[in-house]
Amino acid sequence: MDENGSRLKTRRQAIGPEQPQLFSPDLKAVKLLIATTNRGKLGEIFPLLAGLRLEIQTLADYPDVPVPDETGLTFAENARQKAVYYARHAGVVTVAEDSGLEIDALDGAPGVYSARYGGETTYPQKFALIEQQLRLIPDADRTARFVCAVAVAVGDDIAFETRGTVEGLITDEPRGTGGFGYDPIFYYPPFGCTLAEAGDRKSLVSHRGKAFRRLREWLAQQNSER
Ligand code: ITT
Repeated sequence: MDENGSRLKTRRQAIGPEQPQLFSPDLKAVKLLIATTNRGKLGEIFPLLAGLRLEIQTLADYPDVPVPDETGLTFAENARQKAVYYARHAGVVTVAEDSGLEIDALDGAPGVYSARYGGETTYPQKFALIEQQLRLIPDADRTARFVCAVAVAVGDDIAFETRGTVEGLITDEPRGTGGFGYDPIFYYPPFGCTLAEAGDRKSLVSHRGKAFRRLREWLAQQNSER
């Protein structure tokens, strides 16, 4: 791991002879599958990877691949699991991410269970559940963070991984209509608003923005090394 929480392998270590290659020697654009079923994530990831010499694919290119179970206990574990699962099924270099909201007063919940916190409920229902659980917690102690773990799989190998976080406070009611998921209850003090009110500024400071900018640097570096 380096100081950014990234684990790097050289191209030689990461890619064996039978593996799909991250960058082909003939300089053709290589396929990179962004393996997420979450359209909110996808909308943020596309601009963060725009302009790289890669043919970006999504799961729409692989409609027959079933969605895997997420059994990991950490964001990093789930990101690795998803990346390897889709890389095996699709046969192309694959990036997956696992992300979620950690609320300190709830011992880190919803954490890796963010997408299914409180069961198959709507986000307004999830916000109400969280507000009920935090009702006795003073504003200053409603600290929370979004975490995003990213993994790139080349065949069965993890070629790169990194993570990003953003710190904020949980509001007592939702505000804003932008973003997705828990953005309406995530207040970001430097902006003085929730991430659902932040518009395009979200990616400048978000967990996903930070993680995918590191991924972008790594991809660009791989490209320049060939
Ligand atoms: P994939 O596994 O297919 O990528 P998913 O939505 O199931 O999609 P996760 O298991 O990583 O993905 O769950 C992430 C959840 O965390 C997401 O559904 C939201 O509830 C929450 N979350 C993550 N990033 C967020 C963000 O930027 N803003 C708001 N909520 C976020």
